[in-house]
Amino acid sequence: MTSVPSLTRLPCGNRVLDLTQTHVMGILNVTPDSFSDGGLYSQLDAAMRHAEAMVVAGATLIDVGGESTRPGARAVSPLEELERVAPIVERINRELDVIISVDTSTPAVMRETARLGAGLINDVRSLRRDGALDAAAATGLPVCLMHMLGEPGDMQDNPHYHDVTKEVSEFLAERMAQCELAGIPADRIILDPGFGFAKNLQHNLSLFKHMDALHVLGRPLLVGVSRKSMIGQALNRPVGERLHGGLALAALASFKGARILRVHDVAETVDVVRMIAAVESAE
Ligand code: 8Y4
Repeated sequence: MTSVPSLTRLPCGNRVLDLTQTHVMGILNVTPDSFSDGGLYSQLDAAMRHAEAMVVAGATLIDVGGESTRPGARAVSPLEELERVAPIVERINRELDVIISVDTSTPAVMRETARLGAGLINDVRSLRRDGALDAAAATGLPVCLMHMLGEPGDMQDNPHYHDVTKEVSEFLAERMAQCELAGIPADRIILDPGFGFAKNLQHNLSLFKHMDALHVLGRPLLVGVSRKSMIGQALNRPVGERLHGGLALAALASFKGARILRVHDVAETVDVVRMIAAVESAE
């Protein structure tokens, strides 16, 4: 048997992601200062209940994050981040049937959570921290590379692009090349345009409209727009009133071929994805 890169299945640690379908990734924040849930789920048991509810609602991945990317958020030490994330990764792996994505840029967190059962590394910094490429390569896990200029703290000061989709595409191609050199082959990579990261409303809308162009890179796309300010600005809605705008974007992203939707509202988004799949599979 020869081994060829598969376009239909992505091994994620002890589980496999079926790339022929659109999946819903539920967001689980374990930061005490996370903005959307007010740190409600910082306790292990509450986090487990939230994770279980998302799995019951149809999430096939859960994204566990221990470092807030909110501008102005306090920097978290690697040890502190690991202490937040490790217990929840271990318990989800033991108790739930779901792929665990770890939202981290920290090499030690990548290595240790992979050992505890993580299935995917989701790094908003695209493995640009010292040691991150090597750590991710050593885990053998797939990696989500996301476009962002600068750091979460300074990224929103006046972003500028000539052609946002082209520049995002070039950035992701360059990060894929760096991954390849570090021993992370293309068939282990997921790509993400990075909505809301160093982009104003027009950038986000244009990038969303033209995200199909990223398919030429040949890798599955992950889209994260849930409750983000691009919805707030387009519809003039506060964060608690962005569900319907988010579902419209989820439907559009799925239709445009995105394979993973990173969301807070799992049950609602799963209905959207299943409804689209029902129509698409008709004669
Ligand atoms: C309201 C709700 C306002 C959420 C802002 C936000 C992405 C991501 C984040 C993403 C990938 C966030 C960790 C920002 N966004 N990872 N992480 N893609 N791969 N903001 O778009 O949710 S955190």
